[in-house]
Amino acid sequence: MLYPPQRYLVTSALPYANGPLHIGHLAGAYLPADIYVRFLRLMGKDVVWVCGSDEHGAAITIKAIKENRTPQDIIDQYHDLFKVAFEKMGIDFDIYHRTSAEIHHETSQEFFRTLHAKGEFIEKESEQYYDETAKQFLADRYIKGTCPKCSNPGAYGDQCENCGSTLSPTELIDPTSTLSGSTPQLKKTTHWYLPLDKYETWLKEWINTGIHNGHQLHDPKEWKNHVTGQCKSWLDGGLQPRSMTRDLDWGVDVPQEIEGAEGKKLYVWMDAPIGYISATKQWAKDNGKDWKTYWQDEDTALIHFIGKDNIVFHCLIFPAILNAHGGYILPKNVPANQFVNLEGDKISTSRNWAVWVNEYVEDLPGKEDELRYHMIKNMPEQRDSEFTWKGYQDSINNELVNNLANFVNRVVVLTHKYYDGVVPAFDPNEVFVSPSSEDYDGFHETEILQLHDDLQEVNEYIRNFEFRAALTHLMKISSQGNQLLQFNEPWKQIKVEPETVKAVMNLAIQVVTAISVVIYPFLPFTSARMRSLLKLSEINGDGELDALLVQLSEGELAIPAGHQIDKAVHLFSRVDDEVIETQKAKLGSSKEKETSTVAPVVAKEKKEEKETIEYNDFVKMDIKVATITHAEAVPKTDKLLKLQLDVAGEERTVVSGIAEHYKPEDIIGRQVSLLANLAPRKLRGVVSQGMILMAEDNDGKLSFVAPDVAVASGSVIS
Ligand code: B3M
Ligand code: ZN
Repeated sequence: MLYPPQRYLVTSALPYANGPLHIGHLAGAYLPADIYVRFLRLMGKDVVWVCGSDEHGAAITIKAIKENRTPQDIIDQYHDLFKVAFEKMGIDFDIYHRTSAEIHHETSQEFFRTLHAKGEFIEKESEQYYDETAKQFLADRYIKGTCPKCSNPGAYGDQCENCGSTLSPTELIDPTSTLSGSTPQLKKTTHWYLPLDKYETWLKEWINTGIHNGHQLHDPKEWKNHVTGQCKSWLDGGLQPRSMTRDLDWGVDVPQEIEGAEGKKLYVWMDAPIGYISATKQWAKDNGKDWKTYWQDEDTALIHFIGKDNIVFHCLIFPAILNAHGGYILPKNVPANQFVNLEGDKISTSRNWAVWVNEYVEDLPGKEDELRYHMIKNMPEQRDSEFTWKGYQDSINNELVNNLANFVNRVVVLTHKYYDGVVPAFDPNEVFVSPSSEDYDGFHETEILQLHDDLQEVNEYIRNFEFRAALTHLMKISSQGNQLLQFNEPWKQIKVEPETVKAVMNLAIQVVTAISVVIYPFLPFTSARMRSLLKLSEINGDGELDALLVQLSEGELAIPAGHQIDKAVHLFSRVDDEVIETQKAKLGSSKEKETSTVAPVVAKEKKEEKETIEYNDFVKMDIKVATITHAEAVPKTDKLLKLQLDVAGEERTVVSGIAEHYKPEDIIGRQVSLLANLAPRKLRGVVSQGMILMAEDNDGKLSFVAPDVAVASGSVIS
């Protein structure tokens, strides 16, 4: 295989179409794959990314029986729901297919046929539970009984959810059929088994060394430790033949020409991974491509994104099936993720302890990138992680709003203020003095190369599936942008060193432009908004990052001087406590859910009315939105805070009597209303340049009067 590979086939685990998607699913197999695929496209690679609904398996039939519906009805419902959830979240597969499709049944039957003809299966008779009333063999999940290990009376035939033990149905004490409630009887049945023990040596070599048939297919050091670790412990335990068929009436038929096929279906874990292949076939058909290039050409890198509970199927069983069939490539990496916990507890569908993706996009429309951001930041790459709504709020308010949105906004506002929105040219020979450095010689060039290196670092992280680190580094680029402005204070220097300010602002716009490209894998909606703000064409995964890296490494600009940019818009708005409280209240089963009502606060007494004024009196007041950038107590007072405000890129100092109501550290980044043309006054030795408008309730409690979504600082209130 060429290195780095030029062609990729990326897969995400096919979600079972028997329940809605939650944030754990997102973080496990979909968001990381979306980042990776968008990134590969930014680097000009040939990529196909496939996924679809897993529509077979006992869980779906059980749900259908419980709800007195057909399995078809269930899978249609969830398939449609998944499609909406993915689309809204910007999870942009090349194809979202389904395993009930005919092409999938054909493809998985072809696999079975081939393996059968090659003598890769062993046929074995065994005794399995049969329900005389329902006249059918029972899948493990259809049998309930008492756990032999912990005495939980509600254990399933495959697993006890109380103690976590893996069970087989015959181990259950007092088994009953969940179909009819009757006691099942053991009855002989024949199935086809894949002798995994036969592949053990081959699997060991391939997992441990990356070598297959004498070819080095992957570097085992590139695989995550917990993935290799899980494989090794299965291999050390010794592999057993695994049945590839079931006695069921919902699923892919065992090819009927095979003797004894009647009433038999493929085991869901035999057919589901083949779903990746059938999805690719459908995609190729729809797009005039050859699916074989992606599955049978050794120069294609196959990458499976999954959750940790699917590791054994993707790293051992499916590769064994592919190898037994012959002619297929093997996965180059399986960067499985661990689990996400929620507010200190395991995510649970039955307890409704989950953040459901479909509900999130309905409740918080337009905040898809915010969820992506927080989930990426807490992606369970190496160990389980924790989602809390408070954490979500902090990520948005402290990082997206205060760092990224603030930086972009300042740059755009100042560019309009000083240069009518045109990227300034500058004369490097005139750039001398700055408060931050003695010598400005070559400053711009050096910084452009630094920007290149920073982007390259983000690249490296993504390439290694370290998405959290990649995002952190990306946000560092934005903080550095903020520091560039803070350090050089264009708002002060514009009068003193206008040529230096041009260079600083030019550089800041280059940084914004670079971010608009490299942010695309993580926050695609934000990338699109930034591109429109910059009046540059939208990123669509056409080698843009690759091109940008070349440009920057040659000292070329990402956006040319003379380019006109658009007016400022706010990229993100703050998330209020209320939003968080509402979301938290939704957790837990609806029965247990407490209904909390907030009593409306009524004004007890009417405040004295003031005399009528004319409109002309009102318009004399220059009221603007300002953003607090710094706050500290005024020494020797209890009431006063000294605030530093940003008003359209200009700094203001205001002394405000709010110290009893707000802590300095809590209000950085808050937007407030500023009466900007109030004559300056000296308060406790500090000149206050304006007054902040506050609402006072009956108890004398003060609160800020602020726009209900973040707006550009300096916006006029009228
Ligand atoms: N549907 C299991 C799961 O959602 C399964 C994945 C199939 S991937 C081929 O965890
Ligand atoms: Zn148990």
